[in-house]
Amino acid sequence: MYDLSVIIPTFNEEENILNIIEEVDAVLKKSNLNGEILVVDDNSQDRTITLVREMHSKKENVNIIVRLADHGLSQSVAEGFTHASSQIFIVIDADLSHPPALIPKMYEEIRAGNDLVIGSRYMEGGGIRQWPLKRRLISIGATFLGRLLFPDITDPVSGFFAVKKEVVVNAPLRPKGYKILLEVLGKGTWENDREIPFEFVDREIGSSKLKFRTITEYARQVVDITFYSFFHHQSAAWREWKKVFKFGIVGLSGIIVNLGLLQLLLMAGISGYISLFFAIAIAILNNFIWNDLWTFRSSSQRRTTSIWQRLWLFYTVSAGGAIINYGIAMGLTNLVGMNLLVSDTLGILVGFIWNFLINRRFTWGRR
Ligand SMILES: Nc1nc2c(ncn2[C@@H]2O[C@H](COP(=O)(O)OP(=O)(O)OP(=O)(O)O)[C@@H](O)[C@H]2O)c(=O)[nH]1
Ligand SMILES: [Mg+2]
Repeated sequence: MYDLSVIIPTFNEEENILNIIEEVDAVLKKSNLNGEILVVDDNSQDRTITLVREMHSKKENVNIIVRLADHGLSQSVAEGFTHASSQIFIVIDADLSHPPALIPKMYEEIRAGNDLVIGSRYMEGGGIRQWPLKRRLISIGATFLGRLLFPDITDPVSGFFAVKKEVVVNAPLRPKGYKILLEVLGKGTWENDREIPFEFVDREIGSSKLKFRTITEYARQVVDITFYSFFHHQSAAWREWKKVFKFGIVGLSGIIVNLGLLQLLLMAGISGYISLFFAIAIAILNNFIWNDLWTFRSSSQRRTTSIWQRLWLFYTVSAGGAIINYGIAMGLTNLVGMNLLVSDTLGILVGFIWNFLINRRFTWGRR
C-alpha cells in the first residue's frame, strides 16, 4: 500500500513529463515515502504516453491512465482520485510550475490532521514569476471570486494541493474546466485546511492551454457551487453563506434596537440629535454582541484578539458602512434624481456588503 498518490494531469507534455516524474520520485525517495505516481493523460498526440509507459517498465510505482472521452483537466484529476490506490492524494502540474520539493511537507500536514493542504501563490512567501499582466489579472479576478465562497483561503484555485481521499471520494464532483480545487472545496467534506506558500514558475517549454472558455466555465462553476451549498449544509461554502444570513438577521435586530431606543429616549424628553446618537451607538453595540457571540462564534480571532479590539474595529467598519450608505443615497438622488427611498435601499445594500466583507476579513478573519 502506498503512503500517497501524486496525480499528474497531462496533455501533450513530452518535453516535461520525464523531468517531473524523476523529480517527484527523487523527492519521495529522499523523504522515505512510498509514493505512487499517477499520470492522467487526455490522449496526448505527442510522445507523452509512450514516455510514461517506458518509465513504468523501469519504475513500478509510475502508472498512467489514458482517457479517451470527456477531455478536460478537472475531469482528469477527478478520474485520478477514483483510481489512486492510497489515502492521500497530491495534485501537481506536469510543467514544473509547482515545486515537488514541497510534497513531503504537504504530506506531513495531512498526516497532522488537515483534510486539505493547498500550495498558495497568494499568501506571504508565495508568488508568481514571469507572468504577463493579462494572466495576472485573470488570475486575480478568479481568486477574488473564489474567495467570496472560501474567504479564509488565499488561493482557492491553485493547481497544487493535497487532499485526503475521504474528502473527495463521495463528493459529487462535477468537474469542468480548470479549477478542480474549487470543486473539491465546494463539494468535498472537510473541516481543517492548511496553506503553504510557494512560488509559481511559468512553464518554460510546451504550450499553454488556457482559453477564453476557461473563464466562462469558471463563473458557471462558482454559481453551481453556491447553489449546491444551499442544499448541502455540510459543505464549506454553506458555512460562509450561513454567516451572511446571520449577519443580515443581526442587522435587522439592530434596526429594531435603533428605532425602539430612539422612541424611548424621545419620550423621556431627550433632544432629537442626542437621542439619535445614542440610538445608533447602542444599535451598533447590539450588532457587535450578536455577531461576536453568534455569527462569528467559531472565528479564531475570538481567541487571539481582545473583545475591545474587535469592538473598536466593528465601530470603525460600521462608520465606513454608514458613510457609504449616505454617499450612495445622496449621490444617486442628487446626481440622477433617483427617489431617495430607492437610492437609500441601494445604499443600505452596498453598506451591508461592505460591513460583512470587511468585518469578515478584519474583525473576525482568520489571520
Ligand atoms: N489530462 C489533462 N491535462 C491537462 C489538460 N489541460 C492541461 N492539462 C495539464 O494540466 C497541467 C496544467 O496545465 P497548463 O496548461 O500548464 O495550465 P496553466 O499552468 O494554467 O497554464 P500554462 O502553464 O501557461 O500552460 C499541465 O500538467 C497540463 O499538461 C487537459 O485537458 N487534460
Ligand atoms: Mg502550467
